[in-house]
Amino acid sequence: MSPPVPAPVAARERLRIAIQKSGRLGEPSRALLKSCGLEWRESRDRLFCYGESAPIDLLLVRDDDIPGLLADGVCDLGIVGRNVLAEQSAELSLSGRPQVAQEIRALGFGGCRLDIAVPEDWDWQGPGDLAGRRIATSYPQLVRQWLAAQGIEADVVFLSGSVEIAPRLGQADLICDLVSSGATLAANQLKPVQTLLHSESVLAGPVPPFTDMRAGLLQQLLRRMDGALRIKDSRLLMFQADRGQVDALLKLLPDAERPTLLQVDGEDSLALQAICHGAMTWQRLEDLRQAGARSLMVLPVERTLA
Ligand code: PRT
Ligand code: ZN
Repeated sequence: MSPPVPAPVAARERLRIAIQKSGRLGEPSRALLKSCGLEWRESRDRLFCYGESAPIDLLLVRDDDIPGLLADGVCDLGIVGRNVLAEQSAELSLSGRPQVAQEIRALGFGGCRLDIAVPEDWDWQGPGDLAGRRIATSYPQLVRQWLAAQGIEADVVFLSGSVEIAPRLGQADLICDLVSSGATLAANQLKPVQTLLHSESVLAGPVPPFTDMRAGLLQQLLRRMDGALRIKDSRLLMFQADRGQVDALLKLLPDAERPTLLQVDGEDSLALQAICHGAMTWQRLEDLRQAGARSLMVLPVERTLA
């Protein structure tokens, strides 16, 4: 028997974050939370993980369940695709109900688009082509909301998976589905013609926001998360150069965050250090060297706190 998940209570002194148990967002979500210094004691069924380094617990679930768990107060925060959150939001607004969850931060992984895709031989003229057509999708509310905004009437056919084969099976004329590389569409002789939503993983929280101890915990988590996201692809760059060359060198570093310049003892040269957010390729180092940088060094950045 697996240990039961503690029941939700209105005011808590711990935060409970729902993330995807497996699938595309599971590992990157854990990695991000780990980079914020969070550690957990794993339960055997890996459904609930008790936070050991901070009062922040994990609930491992299917991604589609996260908006509902947030709405019911079973979890306080969730890491989920914007597409899943937006589907819940569209459902609530189409039925005139208030929003229950909101996006707090975009997290930069799991990027994809929700696209309308039609058979390759379709001579697409624009959204008006969709009138009276059957659209297969796992995102019926988002599609309905978009169609209503365009003033188009079409049939929305809900499919929970394998949406891309619906036109070939005669279940629909076209589809609306998530696309990242586009390979699945191409393999099914479909082409994307219209983007409804640009998606990535997001940290979602409740509406209205917390008013108890959780508000402080969330602020602390966000500070760490912002630091972790800011340095994700960043490097600390250090070099020395003659004073007269520094301006030209800084022009080669548009992605440098507040560079620090230090006088090198007894010489007319300066030492520069800066966190750079763009890729620090060999070519960039060569260009800097050409422009007068000496003793170049690139170091990983482990942590930053604003
Ligand atoms: O078991 P559980 O319900 O938790 O997982 P799931 O199977 O529903 O979700 P999963 O892991 O497939 O996706 C989780 C989230 O990842 C989605 O909600 C999106 O926010 C994000 N994501 C990013 C994607 C894709 N890229 C993606 N390409 N989710 C799905 N796809 C599918 C798409 O549906 C299509 O079938 O991949 C195919 C298209 O990929 P390309 O590369 O061929 O274009
Ligand atoms: Zn799912």
